[in-house]
Amino acid sequence: MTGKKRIVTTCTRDCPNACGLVATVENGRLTGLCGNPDHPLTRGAACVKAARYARRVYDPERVTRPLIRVGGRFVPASWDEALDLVAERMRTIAAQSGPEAILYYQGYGERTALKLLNRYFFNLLGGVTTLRGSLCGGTGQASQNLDFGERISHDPLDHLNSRAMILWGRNPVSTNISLAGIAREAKRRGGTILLIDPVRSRSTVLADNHIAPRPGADVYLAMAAARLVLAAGAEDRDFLENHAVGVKEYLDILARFEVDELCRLAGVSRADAGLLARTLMAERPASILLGWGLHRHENAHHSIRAIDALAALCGTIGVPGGGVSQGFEEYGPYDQALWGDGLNPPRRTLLLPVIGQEILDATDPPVRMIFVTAANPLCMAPNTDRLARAFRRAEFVVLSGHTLDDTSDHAHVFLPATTFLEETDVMASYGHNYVGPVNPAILPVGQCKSEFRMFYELAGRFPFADAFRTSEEAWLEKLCAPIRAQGCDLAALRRGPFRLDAPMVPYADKVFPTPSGKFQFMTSFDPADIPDPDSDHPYRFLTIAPHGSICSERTMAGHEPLPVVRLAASEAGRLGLSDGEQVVVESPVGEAAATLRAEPGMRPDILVADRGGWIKAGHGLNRLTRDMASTVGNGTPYYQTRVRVRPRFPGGRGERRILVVQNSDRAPGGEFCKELVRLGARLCTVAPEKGQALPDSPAGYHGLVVLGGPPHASDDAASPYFPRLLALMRDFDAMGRPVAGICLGAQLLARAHGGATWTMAETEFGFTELTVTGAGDLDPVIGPALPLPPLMEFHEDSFDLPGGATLLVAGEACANQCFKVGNASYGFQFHLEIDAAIVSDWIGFFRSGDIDASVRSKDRFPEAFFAELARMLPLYVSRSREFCRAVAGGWLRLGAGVVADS
Ligand SMILES: Nc1nc2c(c(=O)[nH]1)N[C@H]1C(S)=C(S)[C@@H](COP(=O)(O)OP(=O)(O)OC[C@H]3O[C@@H](n4cnc5c(=O)[nH]c(N)nc54)[C@H](O)[C@@H]3O)O[C@H]1N2
Ligand SMILES: Nc1nc2c(c(=O)[nH]1)N[C@H]1C(S)=C(S)[C@@H](COP(=O)(O)OP(=O)(O)OC[C@H]3O[C@@H](n4cnc5c(=O)[nH]c(N)nc54)[C@H](O)[C@@H]3O)O[C@H]1N2
Ligand code: SF4
Ligand SMILES: [Mo]
Repeated sequence: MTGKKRIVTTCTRDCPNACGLVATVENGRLTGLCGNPDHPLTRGAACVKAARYARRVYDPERVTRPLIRVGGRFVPASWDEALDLVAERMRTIAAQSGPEAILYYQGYGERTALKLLNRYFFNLLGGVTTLRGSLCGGTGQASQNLDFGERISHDPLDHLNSRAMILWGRNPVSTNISLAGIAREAKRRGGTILLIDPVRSRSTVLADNHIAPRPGADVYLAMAAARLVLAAGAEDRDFLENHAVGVKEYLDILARFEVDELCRLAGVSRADAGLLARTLMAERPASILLGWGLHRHENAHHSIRAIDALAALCGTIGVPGGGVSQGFEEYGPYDQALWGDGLNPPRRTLLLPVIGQEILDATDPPVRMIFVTAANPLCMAPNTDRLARAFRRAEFVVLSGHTLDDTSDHAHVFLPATTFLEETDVMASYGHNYVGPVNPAILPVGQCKSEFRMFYELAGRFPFADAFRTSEEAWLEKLCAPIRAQGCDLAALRRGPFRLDAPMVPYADKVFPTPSGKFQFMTSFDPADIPDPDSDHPYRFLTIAPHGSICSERTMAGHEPLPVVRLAASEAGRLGLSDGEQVVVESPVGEAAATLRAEPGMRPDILVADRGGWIKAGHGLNRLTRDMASTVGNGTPYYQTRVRVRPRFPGGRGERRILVVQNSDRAPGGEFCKELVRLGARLCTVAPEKGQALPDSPAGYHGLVVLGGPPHASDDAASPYFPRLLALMRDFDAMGRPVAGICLGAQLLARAHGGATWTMAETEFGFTELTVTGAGDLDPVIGPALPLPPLMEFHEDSFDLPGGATLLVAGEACANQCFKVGNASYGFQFHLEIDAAIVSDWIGFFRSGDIDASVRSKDRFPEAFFAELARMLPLYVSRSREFCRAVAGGWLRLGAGVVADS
């Protein structure tokens, strides 16, 4: 592939927008990803995540060759080795325990047409255990099915006919940008936007008004508004009399409550309820957009049904610009018979919202193998500690994914998947009515394969090979037959999006696919279903969609050391917590450390955080969430979880203040410093090369970290602050306060204690095998972190060990790799702090020729060296990280007895 090309494709992320995109490719490399202006709905829009996604394709953490776990560690393998192993385990386990001993766990990461065939593969295998229920949209859909017979949403463009749009528990500015665009356009046409969300989400910027109800209590708000509509005589008599059933029962429910009582229960003012009622009565037609946030509660069906009922009462059902809309069927347009469920007797399904317990309880047969595709359940399913126990019980776990995330830690085989930019497929949306092409922009990166190709090659290892092994194109022809029947063949679909035959306005004829043919009002409601606040755990824990990423599609390097939790400033004040302080969040299920943001004007009964951070990166908030199924629809009520918050270091006791000296932007504190924070340190970073002053003495600090950087350790002329820093390093040590020097920092440490530093003949660069000395084995910091993984080197200078120093780790090309000196000072010549982003920055820097070292050492570092380094990087980095964390912990403990205020 040469020259510049533009490829029309469709975003396949787990996002209702399913944007039409154009990928720019130069010389075979993806260089841009932006919105396709020719897409009739998404019209050239693409979100902040699209640009990030283009970078993710080449992210240094992306795994690009198969991995097999050997002796507890992943090692690279060929596809044949990996697939032979998977096929052999499948055959053996199915023969010994039946195919139901295999669980197929299909996630939400990518739900394209060809993904239907994953399930077909397992059906050909004999039918395995699969999942039922949902981590995502189950409750909303099932609840709306009760009212409408079948949930059908208005076409998003129909909202342009609305005088008001009510965003009810939905945050389109972050989660659905073209809906945000439609709301803006509706506003320009004179419409109003009302946001109903306990949180002041980013969509507040769209809204003319914001009502913040108590989470899970929207049912009362909807009923309060309904009572006000009735009181005003503004109900749609014709709809109630001719197109609905259950009207009397519904009105009886309403009659049981006074408006003020409903407002109190909803946690809103009477003015709020009045505003909602007025919007529906005066701004006709008003459309209601339900989000997914709304239904992550145990009895969310009451809220959803009460909202449907409110809209029906106001006569907006089946009306252009009206209705209650949520989602669309992403698998709807395809021939679903092709997934082959009829091939076997119905097999066992496990209930997804309680998947950990379900796996643990499965005995007939037990779950022996788990095959996970496009999911990160160990991070995203609720109560992940329990799920981890369940996964550990399985003897063989296969994961197909992109990065070494939380779930990969449980996998025995990792199969590297392509991204949609490397795939041929077709993509429908759960947010609109268009289906679009997925055209490959680039060749697969490294050895990655699409899931289709993986199952294709696995099928080749079984007697049913012929039933599966047909080309992508031929399968897509079959899968998309219903779309062809609507007038769009595959060739046309390759060129651009097609609008499916779906109504702009559902139920326009006021006929509903319910048994009665009419709209069905909710006919029962028990207030006991909506529990009262609990003084022991006073906050509802709302772990909502992050703005900059989708669910857990992140990288290790991209995480802050701890998750941020947002609490009302008034509550923070009451608890004596200050903004930025570390706290512990506790639920009845588990606990996690976090950084507190005290936010003025927030509801006092919620704690809000982004979902999707990884456990191994110090986040993992599903360690706290309850695993339970919603009453209707087998959804997952993540937000039913209640928590309390306490200071992690009451009165600052136990908190360690660490001074970090950063000598260059190129050498940040990386995993070492992040781990210190996770262990409870408060970092005070000083960059003296930028003119920031070093403190006069160690007073107030428990320890000192001196990082690396390009300066030469003995060049005081270039870095005039060095003598001051050397004195500070000595002072810390003299007071028994731990000092860590990394690379340049280690050289400076040697110098501080009398060792000479000098420039080596050749630069050391790359992950290097080192040896631990006898003293290192017994050392309290290094010993527990062993065995030594290959560790990253990038230095031109070395040093002589100062008098009294002990060598702990030695190298071949450069002997002095890690030493201990004085009371509590450690020098690390290798870069134990690196993450993949830091290393890939250095690779670019080193290769660029901008530094002399790379020019001098071209022969020692040929292209093949860097190619292999890139391939091995995810593994090197994850092993280095384990070592780094153990060392950071041991180092921080050295200062356990330090009293820092002198
Ligand atoms: N940037 C970004 N986009 C995404 C995703 C992402 O992670 N990041 N995820 C994708 C996925 S998987 C999905 S399912 C969709 C979700 O799309 P949305 O539903 O728009 O997003 P959520 O953050 O899940 O929830 C929306 C809002 O519901 C509110 N909420 C919570 N409980 C209640 C309640 O009881 N009542 C009311 N009225 N509101 C409540 C939350 O505070 C939140 O602001 O977004 C998709 N798009
Ligand atoms: N606490 C809390 N937890 C939640 C939620 C919440 O609101 N709060 N929301 C829930 C919701 S709405 C959802 S949808 C779920 C999502 O739960 P999951 O589907 O388990 O999680 P994702 O984070 O979307 O992970 C998708 C993974 O698939 C990978 N991937 C993407 N495309 C492909 C592909 O084509 N092939 C393969 N093999 N891998 C691919 C991605 O890199 C990523 O690692 O999480 C739920 N979890
Ligand atoms: S993540 Fe969503 S909004 Fe962003 S480009 Fe993809 S489909 Fe569009
Ligand atoms: Mo979702």
